[in-house]
Amino acid sequence: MSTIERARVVITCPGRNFVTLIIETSDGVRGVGDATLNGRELAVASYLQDHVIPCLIGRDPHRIEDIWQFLYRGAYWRRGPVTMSAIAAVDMALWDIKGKVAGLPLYQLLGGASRQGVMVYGHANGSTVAETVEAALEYKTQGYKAIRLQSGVPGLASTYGVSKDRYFYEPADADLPTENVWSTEKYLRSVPDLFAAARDALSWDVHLLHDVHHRLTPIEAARLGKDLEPYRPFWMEDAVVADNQESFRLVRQHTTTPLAVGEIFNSIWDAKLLIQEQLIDYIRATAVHAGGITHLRRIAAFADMFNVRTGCHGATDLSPISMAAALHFDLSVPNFGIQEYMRHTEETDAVFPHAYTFANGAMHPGEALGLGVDVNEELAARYEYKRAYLPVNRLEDGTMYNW
Ligand code: GCO
Ligand code: MG
Repeated sequence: MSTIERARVVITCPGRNFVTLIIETSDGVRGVGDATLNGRELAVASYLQDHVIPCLIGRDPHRIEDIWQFLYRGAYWRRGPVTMSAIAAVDMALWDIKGKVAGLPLYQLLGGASRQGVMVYGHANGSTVAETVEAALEYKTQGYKAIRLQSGVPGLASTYGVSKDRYFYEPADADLPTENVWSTEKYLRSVPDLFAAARDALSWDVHLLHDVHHRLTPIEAARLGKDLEPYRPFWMEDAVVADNQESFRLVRQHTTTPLAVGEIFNSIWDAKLLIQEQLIDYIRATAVHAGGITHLRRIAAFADMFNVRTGCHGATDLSPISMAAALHFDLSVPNFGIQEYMRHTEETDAVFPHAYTFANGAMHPGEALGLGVDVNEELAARYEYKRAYLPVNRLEDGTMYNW
């Protein structure tokens, strides 16, 4: 019987921090899993090194479900982003190993392709409406069928989703958290103008998306959803904080703008009510922060019963290993909706060589065995971990707010 012989954690910072778990079997097969939790990377690294790896050695790597249950139930302390990211890394690495041993790309083990490719959305942003629309036009020229629009808000010095470098937005930008200033009134005035200008310039043959990033109350979100209805957005994301899932009832009652949520969810329990009451249209949980491919499939299967489709988180703080995992999942899952795609930098792509490709607005995980992605450890070792925090938000009068 093949056993897990060795496992180690690689921390690297090719422009931003990534944590990777490598598992090696007694047969010499190697699997990789992403364990990156933006701004809290070392907590997951320690959880893996100090508490998970000792339990893995000697186990049968093919018993993916049993190992998942062992790590989830066996910890006694359930859920939470640190635990679930660590479990996810193990799960991804084991699926990678299983694919390699089977001689198949992972999507074949998940039931095979349900579609030719996976529609992705790119991020258009700019400090003004005109700049954002110009960036969106570029994405359209590059073949994107779906584009997220984020623009600077007049009167605010900086806003979520707007970068200095248009293509590479990395909000975890400082050794200690940067403080941003937020005004809901200014923001709410600006978004409908952005969508009006975008529809004018881009026409109707492209999907438009927007991320509110948890900044509205339910009634404010209801109003924004209504204001955007004439422009038919594909979705309004993270309209309100979802700690209280019931908040979405109020938003839902007032607008037909589709709702997406879940990038910070780490288990099915974060979304149960949202899904079963059909309060959302897209669930954004993704492999790395929601317990791996094993748990993500469970969330998607539950969502499918209630007409909720998937829309996996795919920001650049998720490593190319997560991107590969998401693409295999997306290609196979029946209720796929869309996949977020922010390009990684060349430095990151070099550390994580991968088989996935982009063409005509869609991505494909490729035909390499397993996940089809690896970590170049020698190169990774050249980029030392650098502490970096996400920003925090304060209202104009200094009150702490959601970022
Ligand atoms: C998105 C997300 C990201 C997050 C980031 C935090 O929709 O892509 O909101 O931009 O802010 O992943 O780590
Ligand atoms: Mg988001």
